[in-house]
Amino acid sequence: MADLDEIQRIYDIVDENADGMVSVDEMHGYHQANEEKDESEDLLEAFRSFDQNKDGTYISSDELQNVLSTMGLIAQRQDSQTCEEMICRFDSDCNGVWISSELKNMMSP
Ligand SMILES: [Ca+2]
Ligand SMILES: [Ca+2]
Repeated sequence: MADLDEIQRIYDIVDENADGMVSVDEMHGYHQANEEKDESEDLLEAFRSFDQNKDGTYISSDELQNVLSTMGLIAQRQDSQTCEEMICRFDSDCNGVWISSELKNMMSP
């Protein structure tokens, strides 16, 4: 019966004004809050995995190159130029490195 408890727990969270009913608005708000949270956590996680030198601020083409070649996504011999081009394509402020919002642009469809 653990499932019922779980349902009750989620229901209580969604039921913001605690009147025992979940309105469409409350349901909508819950979903939105969850989606926003998931997105920023995903981004943070992605940023951390790209941020090889752990400066927490920038992703350079060297860092991108490291990650992509580790994942086997690019061939060793061509990767340096490929990564610079990739950085360049999403580098909105043209400083040659990605900040997290630029990484987000790269990851979004
Ligand atoms: Ca870095
Ligand atoms: Ca940049």
